[in-house]
Amino acid sequence: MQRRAPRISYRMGDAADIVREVGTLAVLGFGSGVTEVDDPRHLRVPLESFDAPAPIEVWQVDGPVSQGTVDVLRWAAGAGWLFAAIELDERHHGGPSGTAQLAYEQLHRFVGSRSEQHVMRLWNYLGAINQGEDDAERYKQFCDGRAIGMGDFFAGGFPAATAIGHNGPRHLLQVYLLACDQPGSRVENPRQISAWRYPRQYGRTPPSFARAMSLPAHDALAISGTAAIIGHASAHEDDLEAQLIETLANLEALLASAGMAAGFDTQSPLKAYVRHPGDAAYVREFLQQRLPGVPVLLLLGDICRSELLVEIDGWRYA
Ligand code: 3EB
Repeated sequence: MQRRAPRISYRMGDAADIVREVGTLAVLGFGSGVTEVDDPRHLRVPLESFDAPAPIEVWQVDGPVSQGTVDVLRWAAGAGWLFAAIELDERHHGGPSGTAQLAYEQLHRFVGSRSEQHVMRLWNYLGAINQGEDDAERYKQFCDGRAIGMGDFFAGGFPAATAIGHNGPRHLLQVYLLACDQPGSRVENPRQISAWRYPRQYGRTPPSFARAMSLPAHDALAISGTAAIIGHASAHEDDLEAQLIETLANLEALLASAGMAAGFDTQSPLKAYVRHPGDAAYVREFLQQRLPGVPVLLLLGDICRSELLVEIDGWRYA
């Protein structure tokens, strides 16, 4: 029997109540206004939402969930699925590179001790992601440390991922993941070079992620951060509308590459990360027109290439 995909949804309500529901694997609250719930499954994500009050993201599985903490790592597991999260302060761990290395070493060690060893999806949020020139840019330092910390963990192929710059506590690195006790299938985008093959101009260490991951039962596709990149090159510099159109074309190409029907629907929660607060209203309007009825969480976040204005990730259920 293949594991049924977790149900990912955006809801209004009280995180403390949602955490107590049977089958809740993770509850994510967005922005600085979130009150922490004393449960390893509740995570405050340092990205501000353009909605007030901000919806809560909920991950639910079919069955009871156990949870715990190991040092600064928190986790929850149930029905063959695992949520794990780590938050580290860069000031104590040697900046973006050393901190990413430590985060990935710890996640590797923990997941390696579990039956849910197949990482499907990773989210990475760091501050001031575009600060620094060329190879010294903080995102590139993060990529260096991430690759070292991963070691051979993903020798068989990288999970799907997102890496976004937050505007929260400057030194906070947050990494969280979804893993399963059965393997998924990686999906690449024929319109884009695989990220791990990006040429040297994008940094010493190419980003280590797959464009998407089809979950074990092929009942859902976990879609990585997707932007206006064609081949390896950023397209439509400074043109928000053209970047949005290109990003949607990339998302559609991914669905086709995964063998899924075209389009998104009311069950397919997406996130749109917007660099400039002033662009949020336009992005919302654009996505409402092009993807009517699709739940989109609009978040303030910096894309890892400074010329990119918007990035979209999320889920498509089969
Ligand atoms: C891109 O396509 C845009 O470093 O984990 C997207 C998703 C991006 C994940 C990562 C980076 C990452 O290259 C940036």
